[in-house]
Amino acid sequence: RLQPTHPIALAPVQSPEPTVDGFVTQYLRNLNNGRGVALSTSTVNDRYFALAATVRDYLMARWLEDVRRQRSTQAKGVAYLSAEYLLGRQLDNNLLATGLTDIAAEALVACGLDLEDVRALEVEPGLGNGGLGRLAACFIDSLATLGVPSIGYGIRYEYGIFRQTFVDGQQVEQADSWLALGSPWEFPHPEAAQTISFGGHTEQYDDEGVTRTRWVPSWNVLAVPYNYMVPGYHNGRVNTLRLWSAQATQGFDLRVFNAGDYQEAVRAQTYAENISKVLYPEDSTPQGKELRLQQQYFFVAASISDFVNLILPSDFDLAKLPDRVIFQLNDTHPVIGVPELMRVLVDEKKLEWDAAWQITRQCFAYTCHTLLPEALEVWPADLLGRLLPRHLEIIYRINDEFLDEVRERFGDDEERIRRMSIISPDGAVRMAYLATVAGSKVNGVAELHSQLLREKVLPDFDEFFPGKFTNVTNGVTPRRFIRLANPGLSRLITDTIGPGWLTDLDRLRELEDYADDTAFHAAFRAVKASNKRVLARTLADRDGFTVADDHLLDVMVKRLHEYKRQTLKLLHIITEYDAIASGRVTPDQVTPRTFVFGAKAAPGYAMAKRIIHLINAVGSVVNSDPRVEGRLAVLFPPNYNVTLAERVVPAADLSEQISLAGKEASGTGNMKFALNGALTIGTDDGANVEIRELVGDENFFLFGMSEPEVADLQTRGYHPIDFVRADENLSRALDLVSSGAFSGGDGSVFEPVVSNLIHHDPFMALADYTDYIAAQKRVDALYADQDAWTRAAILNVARCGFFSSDRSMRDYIDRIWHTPPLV
Ligand code: GPU
Repeated sequence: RLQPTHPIALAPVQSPEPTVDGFVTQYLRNLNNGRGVALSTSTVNDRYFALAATVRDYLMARWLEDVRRQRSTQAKGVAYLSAEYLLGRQLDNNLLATGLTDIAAEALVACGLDLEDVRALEVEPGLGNGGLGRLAACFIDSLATLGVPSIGYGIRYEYGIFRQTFVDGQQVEQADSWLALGSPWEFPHPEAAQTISFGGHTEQYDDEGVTRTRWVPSWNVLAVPYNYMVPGYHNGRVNTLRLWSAQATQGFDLRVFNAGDYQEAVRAQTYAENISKVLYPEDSTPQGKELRLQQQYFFVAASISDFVNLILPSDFDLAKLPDRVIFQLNDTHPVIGVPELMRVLVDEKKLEWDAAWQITRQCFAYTCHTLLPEALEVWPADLLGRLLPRHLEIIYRINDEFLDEVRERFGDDEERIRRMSIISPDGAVRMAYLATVAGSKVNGVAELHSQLLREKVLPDFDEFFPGKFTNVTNGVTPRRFIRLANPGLSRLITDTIGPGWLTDLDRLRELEDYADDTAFHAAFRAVKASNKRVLARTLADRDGFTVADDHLLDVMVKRLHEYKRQTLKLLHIITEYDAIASGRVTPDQVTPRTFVFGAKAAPGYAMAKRIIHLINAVGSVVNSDPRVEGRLAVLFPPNYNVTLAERVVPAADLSEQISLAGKEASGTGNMKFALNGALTIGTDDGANVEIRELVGDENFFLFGMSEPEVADLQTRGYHPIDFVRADENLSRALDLVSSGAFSGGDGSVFEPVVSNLIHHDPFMALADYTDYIAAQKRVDALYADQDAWTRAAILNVARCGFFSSDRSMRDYIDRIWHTPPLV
């Protein structure tokens, strides 16, 4: 056998020199050898790819070392299973992690290039819908920064979240071909592909005197892993994100092709490869589609097999699996992993059922991200059984044994048995119940959410499994959402309290001492003003908008969903507009405001799309009415995404977090805004509750019903019309929409929105309207006193360090995972 002898081959992997010269050398090598072009003939895309490759080269030695160490120590790690990772752009983040930003900028200048031009080429991987996917991205950033052994598993969608455009104010979706020019950040490993099976039937067979079950599937597909680096911040650590891409096991059928049936020749291939073709653009509402279940099983089965068969040593004692890994289920999408691990342990590794169940119960933990009953995934048993017959058998057995235990505890309380059964009365598999029964822990994502989860969604399970339920309040990564998005504020913070806060965000508390410091006030305000100019430039370039620089910037960015109540925000805008346009107040009596929206609607969610149309319609009337010119403006840039968020969040003065209490599990945008010095106007919902507790009532504009008040009104009977009658401004605003004021005189266009509000209003926007308007008056009053406003904004920054996703990760580690950092 040959062994390496050359000294270079024996040495650890070398990084390029972290100097401008070193960077230039490596950069040109990548441009010439990697892209096959000379600097003089290179395109911007070549330049971007070479730059990304160079940053990668600096990370490579650390990555290879971390992968080696995580395997050699066999320390317990986290396998985060998530159908979504909303990563945002990678270049800046990876430059920041390595501390190479300035060197790279100088090196490019030395090559006659501008970093700004090159970075603009990057298309963000939009492999997620919204909060849930972005949370996963923040978590893997924090895990790498804490040095916790972990791997993120997910799907490499060929098309991510759709690109949103507006045609006549209405949303039109376009395919997000983020891979059209290739991605410089991924490392495909076709040799490590896993075969994933579907369909067929199960049968019993005799295995040396033991009767066993085996699955005889009818078709399969290859799962090809693509690895991505997840660098920690300034700690020399790099974790791995592994996304699976579907590839047909057999390419096209040459015989059929030669016979002239070209479509038939690739049919099987197309079918298989559809699995990772596109992200489902649903947010908080599962689409019961077979393809979606295929996606879920595809990536979870590939991940479990990857971990068990490739990452673990071949002689690993599977009874010790819980000491080696925790599979974290990011909502119910990966819950099919529970029966899959059972199948692997029992059918493939030939463990006894009880031993396998012992292991499985310790290897999973489940995070729930919603309270909306319609968002809890269920799969019709016949569909599941057709696609995954063995898994359905396993689920039935898990359920039978679980219900036996329930009977043992509670006797034949058939009502309770029906309530707790993993299989619903109409024969569907309740994935959240399966996850709860199997998970070592179940957590909600904010205090209020976790409490309601226990009390209202899963009370029987809370009673049955004492200690299983816990809370971990969400967080956001300060690297991307403070340091990268808001360099001005970051500089000011470092100048004021010194370095180190970016990985120890509680230190922001030290800023409290400057809440009344005149010089600090001035610097803080200058940062906000400068961020507004940056946003103005971005929106001018991207959408041709003009942004006034002396307006209060009032921002509502999040998915379009009725429970989030963009209509309530719109009613406030219409009320302000109506007051001026009708002459009841003079323009100088209102605070000049620019309202910014960002929101995508699920393509099949008709009401959400109508609301988008209405926002645009109100915007075009308000923006062209001379009576409110210079006073009110409505901006709705299309295609809100992570890249735009990084501009919008640091510029905002006011953060709109106005969901009906009890509906928003947590929210994470709310945290990003507060950390960037916006004040929140919000309901007592999700993590708003904790934000308000931390920043103090006087630094938060609370309004609306509390969750118990909502529940109470619901029981008493909610009649939205009563609220219309009680508030003249509200009835005027609704009348204005009905009259066609925003639709060229044709009142029918938005009639469905108005009548839905007046007759149903499932999320009680009208009930909270009056109090919302009153809270907005308090906003105006405080804003009129710029010192008072600035003080409150500073205190928001100083007191929100808790919302670092580093803290969330520590909580998961302490309460759920027990995976200490690898030192
Ligand atoms: N969330 Br369920 C999503 O973004 N998508 C989903 O399918 C489900 C939940 C969000 C919650 O709505 C939001 O409140 C929370 O902050 C976020 O997940 C992360 O936990």
